[in-house]
Amino acid sequence: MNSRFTLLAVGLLAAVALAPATGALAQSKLVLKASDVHPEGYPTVEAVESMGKKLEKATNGRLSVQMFPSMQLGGEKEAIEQAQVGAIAFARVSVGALGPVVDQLNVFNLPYVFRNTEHMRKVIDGQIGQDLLDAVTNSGKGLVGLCWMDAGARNFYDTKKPIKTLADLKGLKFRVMGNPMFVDMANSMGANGVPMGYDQVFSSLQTGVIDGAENNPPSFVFDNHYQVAKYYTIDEHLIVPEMLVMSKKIFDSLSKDEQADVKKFAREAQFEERKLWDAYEQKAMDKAKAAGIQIIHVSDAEKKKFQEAVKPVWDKYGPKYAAMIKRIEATK
Ligand code: GTR
Repeated sequence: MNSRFTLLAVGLLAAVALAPATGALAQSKLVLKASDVHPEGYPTVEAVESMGKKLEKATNGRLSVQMFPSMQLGGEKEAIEQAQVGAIAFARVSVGALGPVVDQLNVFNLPYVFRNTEHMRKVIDGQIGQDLLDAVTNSGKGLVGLCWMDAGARNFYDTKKPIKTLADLKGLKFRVMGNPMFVDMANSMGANGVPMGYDQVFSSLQTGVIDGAENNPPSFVFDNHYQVAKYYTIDEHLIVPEMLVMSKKIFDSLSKDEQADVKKFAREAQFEERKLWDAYEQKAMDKAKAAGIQIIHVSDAEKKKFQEAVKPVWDKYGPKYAAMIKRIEATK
C-alpha cells in the first residue's frame, strides 16, 4: 500500500511539475531569423528590424526578429531556399531573384515596364501589389508574401569607360541577377549578361571577371561597388521592387493573432522603408559624387534607343504577362 501510495504521489507530483512546463512551452519565445544581403543601416534592414521591435512589443516578447545582414547567411537564392524549408523566417529579396520561383512576379522584371519609380510605387501599393503578394502565398512554394520594399531604379556601372550611348555597352561583361530575363536584357543591349549571385559581384569587379554590373545608387555605394567601378550611367533600365517573404511553415505555426501582427507590421515596414529609401538614395548619390564617380545622365533621345533595344525581351516574355501589363499601364 505504502509503496503504491508513494508511486501515486510521485506520479501526481510529476504531473503537477509538468503542467507549468507545458504551459511555458506554449508561451515559449520564438526568435524569427531574417536575412538581407545589405548591411546594417540599409533601409530594408532597418525596416525589418523595426518590424521586429513592434512584433516583440505586441507579443510581450514571445516573438522577436534576429537580423542577419550583409549576406551572413548567403545570397538571395539561398535566403529564399532557407525560408522555404523554415531554416529562417524572413527573406528580404529582390523580385529579380524571386521571379524564377514564382513566375507571375517576372512581369516586374521586364525592362522599362514602369514609367518611373512613382509609377512603380502606385502599382505595388495598390491591388496589383496585393495580387502579387497573394500569388507568392498561394504558389505552393512554401512562402508567404508579406510586403513590398522600394529599390528605386537600376543603372549600369563599370570599371572600363563612361557609358554614354547604347553603343558603349557593346562587348562589355555586365553582371546581372540570376534570372534569364536579365541575361537576355543585357545581351539585347549589345553587352554580355553574366548571371551571378550578389555575394560575388564585388570580387568579380575587382578581379575583372566582369566589367560592370547594374544596380540602384544605394547598392552601388553602400555595398562598396563604387570603390572599383568609377562610371555610373543613369538609364533606369529596370525598376524592380523587392519583397519581404516569410517561411510558410513558420507563419502557419503562429497563432491567428500573431499572424495578424506580422501582416500589420510588415505593411507598415513597406512605408517606413520607402521614407528611409528616399533619403538613402540621396546620400548614396552625394557619396558617389564626393568619391569622384563619373555620373552620366543618358539623354532622352538615347534612352529611347535603350528602350528599343530591349524589344526582343518583350517579344519573348511579354505575351505571357499581357493581361498584367495592361493593368500596370492603366495604373495612373
Ligand atoms: C539590390 C537588391 C538586392 C539584390 C541586389 C542584386 O538592389 O536590394 O536585393 O537583388 O540588388 O543585384 O542582386
